[in-house]
Amino acid sequence: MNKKMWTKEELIKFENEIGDLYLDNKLPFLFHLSGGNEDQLIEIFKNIKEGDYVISNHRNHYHALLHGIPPEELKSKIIDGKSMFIYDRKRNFFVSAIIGATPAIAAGIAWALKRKNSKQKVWCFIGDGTEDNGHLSEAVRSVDGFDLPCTFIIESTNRSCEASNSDRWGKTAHIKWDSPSVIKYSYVCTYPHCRKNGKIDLSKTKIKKDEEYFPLLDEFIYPDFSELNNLNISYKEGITQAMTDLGKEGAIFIGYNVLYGDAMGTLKNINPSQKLETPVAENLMAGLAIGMSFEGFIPVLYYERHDFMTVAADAIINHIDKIERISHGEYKVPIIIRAVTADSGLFYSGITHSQDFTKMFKKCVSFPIIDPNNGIEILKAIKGARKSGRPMMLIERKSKY
Ligand SMILES: Cc1ncc(C[n+]2csc(CCOP(=O)(O)OP(=O)(O)O)c2C)c(N)n1
Repeated sequence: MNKKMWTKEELIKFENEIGDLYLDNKLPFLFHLSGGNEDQLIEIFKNIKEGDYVISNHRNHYHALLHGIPPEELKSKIIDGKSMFIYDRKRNFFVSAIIGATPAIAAGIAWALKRKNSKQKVWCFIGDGTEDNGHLSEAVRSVDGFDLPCTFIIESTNRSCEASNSDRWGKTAHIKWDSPSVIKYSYVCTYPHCRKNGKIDLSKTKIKKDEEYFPLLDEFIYPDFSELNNLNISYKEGITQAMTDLGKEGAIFIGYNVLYGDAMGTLKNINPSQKLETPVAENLMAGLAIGMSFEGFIPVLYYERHDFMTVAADAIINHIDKIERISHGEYKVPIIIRAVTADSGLFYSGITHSQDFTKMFKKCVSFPIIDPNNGIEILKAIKGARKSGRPMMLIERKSKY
């Protein structure tokens, strides 16, 4: 792959043409133009090698071009309504237009690269909107704490939609980062927050369904695995056995209380080097799992109560569930989510510590959510998930342990 070297003038011209397509009624889609930071980006991209990961956001056109996505390819994706959804697996280009979502994913990729002794790096471009967000602090701390090969580049426009930093934060508008993995530069964006100034006529727009932009994934039906039918195994033994099998496959067990406590004993047979003990930061945990799965790891995410998973709702609903579909299969996330619910009444833990969100998650995601009754069903669920290469949520009920 020969990466084109872009000049400032060429970048500006590309983006102007995209803006003109909009004014010409050819882009009835939400899009965000890049402009004003050409010099800074041309300089930064001199350090970014082919093979490095570039993680971008809603304003991604310049990042995509500078990381080698051919302009005609990018333009055709934009015309197809995908401005916020540019993915390129061969060039390790990944995007999320959800503010705050990407730093944890970037940290996860960097964890994976470090474990593989890879020379590749991760470059995560974020606006000051993501700088506002606590998820960035979690990811920076994780990257700095474990010397992970990841740099966060804050592209500060002093504007999040139309609000300035002072509007949003008062006296703490301009924070400084004391971190070797954070670069921050300021610029004035040439364009409005989204689209380009000027009105267009939407009356002739052909309305398409979600499925036409992002086709549904083919359904994968789990095989029956009838060879397991005669096993004599309890619910908890089933979980422990399934985890042991995953451990033999090289899975990485991510969460808190996985190293100490062995996730209620169920990870007792797992090598400690396969346990990634995390801070109590549920979104970070999920982001680490997503990022590691991009590098071929099998992440097993351990959540000790459904109640706490709401903190990771974005990662589960917008990302783990949607990444394969939104990227047209370019990125896959075969993550196993262990979702424990403390539904046993005997050891009472209160109404924020014993909820069962199985139905809620079934409404929000399309991947299988399996609520097994016994050890055999647990083993079958895990085997099915591995065969599918897709995410799966295993509901674990403490009352059945
Ligand atoms: C979680 C979330 N909340 C709100 C939005 C809507 N939104 C999209 S871009 C944006 C502002 C982002 O500003 P900034 O990060 O500074 O980037 P800039 O647009 O200035 O490049 C907002 C609020 C979103 N995409 N995700």
